[in-house]
Amino acid sequence: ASPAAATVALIGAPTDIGASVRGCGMGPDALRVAGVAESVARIGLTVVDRGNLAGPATPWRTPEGGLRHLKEAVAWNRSVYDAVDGALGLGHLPLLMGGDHCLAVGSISAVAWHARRRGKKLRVLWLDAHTDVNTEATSPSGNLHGMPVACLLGHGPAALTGWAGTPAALDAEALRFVGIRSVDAPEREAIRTLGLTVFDMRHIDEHGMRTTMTEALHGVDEDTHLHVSFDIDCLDPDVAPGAGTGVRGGPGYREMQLCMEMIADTGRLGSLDVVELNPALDVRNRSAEIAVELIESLLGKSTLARA
Ligand code: NNH
Ligand code: MN
Ligand code: MN
Ligand code: MN
Repeated sequence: ASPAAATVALIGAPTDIGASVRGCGMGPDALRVAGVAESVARIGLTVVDRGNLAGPATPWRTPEGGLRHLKEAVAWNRSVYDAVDGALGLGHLPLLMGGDHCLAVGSISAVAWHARRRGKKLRVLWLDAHTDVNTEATSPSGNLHGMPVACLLGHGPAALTGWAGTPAALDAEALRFVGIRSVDAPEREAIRTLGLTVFDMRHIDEHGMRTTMTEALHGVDEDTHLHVSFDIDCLDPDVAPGAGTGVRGGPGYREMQLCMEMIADTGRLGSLDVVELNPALDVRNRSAEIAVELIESLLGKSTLARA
């Protein structure tokens, strides 16, 4: 099925400001080189490439108060918020090309604001090896890419919370995690106390991706804005080596593609983040090409015509 909008707006955010490993700032151009615009156009959607946002360089300082590069990350997220807000205002489907995952704060805050204003329910699928629900008090690293979920739930650093006009951009019940296999001890506690719904790799092993996605998409209907936050490290590192924090034991290519195809089938996809692609670690842009193929599936490409 087609996504909720006929025009896809590509938004590049070339920064590694929240990451632990440098290089994901080159993600947007790697996706362009892999043909993201041409691929989306081939599906029959209109594409507008808004180019790359500008923002502060990564100073690579040590964390202060449990946080690394907070001021710079706020600046990047502000630009992302404005760009995503602008695309949604035009009725487009924003495709945020990161950049690291801390940018989901700006992206999803804008999405949440629009969804609320239009009286839509929001469902966010967090496709990731990690749950990214650390705060400055719990993070082992101080890297903000491990905290966007906490921020969106109103628990992160104050400068990155409350961006959707409410203390929390998201309710815990709006979120579904898929592909999880690395959770820090305090995150495990947060998952329990916040009541987060996590489909970890063991769940996918035992029930399969098909059942898992049926569960993750349960309740998505005509009134739902569906957002996908796709961290490239969700994929198994043997499949996608171009990610800074690969964790063995992730979904393979076909498994991930089925996940994307089932999301497409809802016809409710309204916005997308593709983050943490690190061309400095990639092999001949293979991970970028795979990301583009998965984006095609997410936007409705299928092998056969389906009812
Ligand atoms: N949980 C770790 C941290 O907070 C690693 C997070 N890294 C990610 N998340 N790449 O997707 O530092
Ligand atoms: Mn991850
Ligand atoms: Mn992540
Ligand atoms: Mn990541």
